[in-house]
Amino acid sequence: MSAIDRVRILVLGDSGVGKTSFVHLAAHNEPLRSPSWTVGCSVEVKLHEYKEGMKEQKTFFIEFWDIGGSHSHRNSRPVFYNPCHGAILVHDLTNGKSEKNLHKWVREIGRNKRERKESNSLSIVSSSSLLVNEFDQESFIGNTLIPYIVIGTKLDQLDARKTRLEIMASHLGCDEIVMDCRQTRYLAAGTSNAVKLSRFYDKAIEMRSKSHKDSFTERFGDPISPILSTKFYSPHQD
Ligand SMILES: Nc1nc2c(ncn2[C@@H]2O[C@H](COP(=O)(O)OP(=O)(O)O)[C@@H](O)[C@H]2O)c(=O)[nH]1
Ligand SMILES: [Mg+2]
Repeated sequence: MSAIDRVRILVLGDSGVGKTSFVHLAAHNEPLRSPSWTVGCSVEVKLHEYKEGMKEQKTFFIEFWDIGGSHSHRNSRPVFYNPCHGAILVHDLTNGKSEKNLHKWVREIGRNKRERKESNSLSIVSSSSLLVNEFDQESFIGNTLIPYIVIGTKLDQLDARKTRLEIMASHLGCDEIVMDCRQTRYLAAGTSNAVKLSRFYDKAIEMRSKSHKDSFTERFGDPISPILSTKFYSPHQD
């Protein structure tokens, strides 16, 4: 039996927004009764069926890398950013600042990806765009190299009369799920939230395949180029 491939998904957001609670519910289908402080990083795993019900169906391990949101861990966090195939951005619906702060997390990923690309002599994001401290949509979108999904937590504590705009999700052009992380029904199979999450995992899996192909191409050239196919892939060539 072949080994099951793994996909790394970062779970980012300020401290206390509900990252650990969300991950526990997503990975185990049950709420976390007493969350403890996440020190550094913790990893939870779940099995996911890519393109379930279709001929491309395949099982993957989704790894949730729940990274401590504390400012003091800022310098050590990049260690966890590579490889990274997608990111779950978590904010607390009762705390508007936690949604605004998601921009910082996206920028941190963008900066990291860029530094890695540059070290491979392949810069694809203009460096000037990353020096901007204020939110700048153009540079921001330029950094969105991986799939995202936004999770708004603590829906149970939100004043029902308040309407809210999905600011972050619309900037990123991704889905948003609003929920109470202590209630299983918000991610129950067959719900629109479960469909959104599943679609996000599939995109992350596709990103993984793409990044594997890119790193192969960077090292060895295009695998389907005629030169390579003659040299390495055709056993009948002299
Ligand atoms: N009422 C409510 N509390 C939540 C929700 N999600 C998380 N919490 C609580 O918020 C606190 C921080 O959650 P935690 O998952 O540790 O946040 P993290 O620091 O981002 O990992 C805990 O007391 C959780 O029980 C939610 O959707 N509703
Ligand atoms: Mg935590």
